[in-house]
Amino acid sequence: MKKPQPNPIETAGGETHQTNPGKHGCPLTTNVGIPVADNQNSLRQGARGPTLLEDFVLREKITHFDHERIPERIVHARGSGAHGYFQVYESQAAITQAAFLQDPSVKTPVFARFSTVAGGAGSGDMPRDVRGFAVKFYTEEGNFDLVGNNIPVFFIQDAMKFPDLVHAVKMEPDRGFPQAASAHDTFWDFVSLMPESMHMLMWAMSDRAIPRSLRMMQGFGVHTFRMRNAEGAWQFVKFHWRPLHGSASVVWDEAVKLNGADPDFHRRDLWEAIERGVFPEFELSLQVFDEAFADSLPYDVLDATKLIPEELIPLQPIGRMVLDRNPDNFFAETEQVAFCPANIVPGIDFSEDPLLQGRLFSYLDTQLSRLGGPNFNQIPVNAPRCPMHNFQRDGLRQMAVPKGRVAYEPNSLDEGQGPREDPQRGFQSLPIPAQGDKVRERAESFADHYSQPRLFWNSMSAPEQAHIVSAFAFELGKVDTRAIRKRMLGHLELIHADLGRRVASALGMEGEAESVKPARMPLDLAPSPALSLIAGAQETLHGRKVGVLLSEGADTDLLGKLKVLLEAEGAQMVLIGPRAGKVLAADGSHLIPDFALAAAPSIFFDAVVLMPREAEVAAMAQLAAVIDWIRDAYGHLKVIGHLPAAQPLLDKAAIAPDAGVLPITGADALRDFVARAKAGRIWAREPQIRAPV
Ligand code: HDD
Repeated sequence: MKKPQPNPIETAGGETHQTNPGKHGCPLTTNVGIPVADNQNSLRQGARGPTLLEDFVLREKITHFDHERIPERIVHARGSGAHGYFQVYESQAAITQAAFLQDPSVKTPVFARFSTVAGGAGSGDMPRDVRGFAVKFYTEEGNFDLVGNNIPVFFIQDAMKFPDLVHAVKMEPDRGFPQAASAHDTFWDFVSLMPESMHMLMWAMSDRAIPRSLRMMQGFGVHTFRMRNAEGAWQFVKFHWRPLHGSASVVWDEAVKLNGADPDFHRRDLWEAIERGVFPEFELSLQVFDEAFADSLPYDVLDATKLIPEELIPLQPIGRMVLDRNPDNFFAETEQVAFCPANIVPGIDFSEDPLLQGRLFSYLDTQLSRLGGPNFNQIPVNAPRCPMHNFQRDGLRQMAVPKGRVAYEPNSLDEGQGPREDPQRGFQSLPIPAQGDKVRERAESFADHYSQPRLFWNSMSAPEQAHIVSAFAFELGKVDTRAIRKRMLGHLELIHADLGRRVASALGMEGEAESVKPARMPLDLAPSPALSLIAGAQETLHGRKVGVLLSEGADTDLLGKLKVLLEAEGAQMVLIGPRAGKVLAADGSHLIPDFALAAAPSIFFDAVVLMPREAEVAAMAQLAAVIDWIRDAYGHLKVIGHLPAAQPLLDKAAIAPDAGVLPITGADALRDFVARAKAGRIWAREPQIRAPV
């Protein structure tokens, strides 16, 4: 008999635990009072084997969790969706027999839904949070759901911990707050006792958790999957989505203000882009590798808290998704869409990742209460676009009217007209050998919790590292319980001495870190430059917005030239007037601004231009809204173009000239402005305006 694994974390108190469950008052039991011996690991066949249906503890825990909310999604409640299509670049027959990955002329319809995780359906779009990135492919061999996130790893290794994780991050149950925020005691209490969360925490505290747009974030299938070709040969795969028009994030202060000024910022942005014909596009890539490679890694490919750096296994782009149609009805489509990681098609298969294995059960189960019974796949957004036939019948909200007397198989009464299994085309699970004792056990290969967070930290640019430190300082600063902060500081020190020191100093808690002894000492893995958003940023204004602040007497000729230059880059020029009504231009014509200043703070734009007439500037300088508009654009590191006449406004806003503050003195200067705006934020400005931590 195998012994339970040694627990990988030892706290200063000398207790040793896989995860540190904290002090307890009474035994944990199931709902019928059966004492639970292990609340960390699901029951599986061998430490790295598949999860067993027999696991009544896991099933009860997850069933209960799945039915906690009706009908709002328990996680990912706040979401925005769009229709589109996916097209493979060339046949992937060598890797997979999946029908939708064979013919480049075939456009497979898709429905994508992007979401935040923690907040309710009516919460704002801009909390610091992971974003869901779920895509339903309506293939000719049934629906394939790739239900991922915009971060390639996850907080936990085993589905057994998902209800705990979500309970910890959601509103605290006695007080009902905070909404859509991880910056509170229960979340940090839980994760600080779960060393396996450290890698995901690094990502969640990074700029990835505050994306500029749903159109500008990467997506990941997270788990390792398998693909098989027609000959039955299989390989491991990881799925990656890349936005073709560049990944981008906002800065934290912008996120905070956006949540107030436009809580629908992401939803509106997605909707409006599609309405304008600026269709979001994402490239699907695979990392493909075999068992020998998987075995050579110092971590386990079945562990969802680990990624495989692109530098080791490069991404193979295989196709492109275009989102070109908004839903006709938010409720019918975006709200009722039911994703399920268990929906896979012939040619794709699961791995034994214990997080994925639990998900295979959870989603179908959750839809039963969310969508009121077993017929939710008849809802148009969920229904396959290929024929489906079987003998399942009746149930709540049955919409179909099946004919005939036969609802079973085998039968001889339907005279061969009814559906029958098809061993050739039907889905075949890969014959993956599984062996081992029936155990609740975390594989020893899952025990290293610090090497990859360190890899992530070492792969970030200086501004990204500063943002991570600030995010930890903000979140832990909102934690009341000092012991939790100390415990987290201990983990951060282990991840990297610099990170620990900087967060401790930001909190004023130098030397207070609790010492955490890891189960495995972290390795110094080679950094992965591909993980840095700033290092990999594309120079583009495609799908971006440039806000132009006008006054009476605006120069329509210059505005026209700027518009042409911006549209050539795929960007949109947005005019902001002193009020919503028309503005008398210098040439006597009337301009209708897109927005009044009061309704369009500069946080809505990627770059800004100040085009006031000289005679208006003195009055404008008296308006707090004007000065805040400019100061925010500067503080958010945006490129600011300005007519020389605007100088008094810049002076009033205390703006020091730098590479991103560009006087516009003619058509050439306009071109310089556009070129600089394409290059993105002025990161060099940041240390000048925010004390580095
Ligand atoms: Fe989950 C929804 C992504 C782990 C249980 N999950 C949900 C959605 C996304 C993810 C994108 C929203 C889909 C939509 O737009 O409707 N979840 C993930 C990822 C995970 C993950 C990337 C880890 C790699 N999830 C996870 C676990 C469990 C669940 C371990 C339970 C054992 N997730 C659910 C759920 C939800 C859900 C409770 C809520 C509503 C729904 O499914 O339809 O079943």
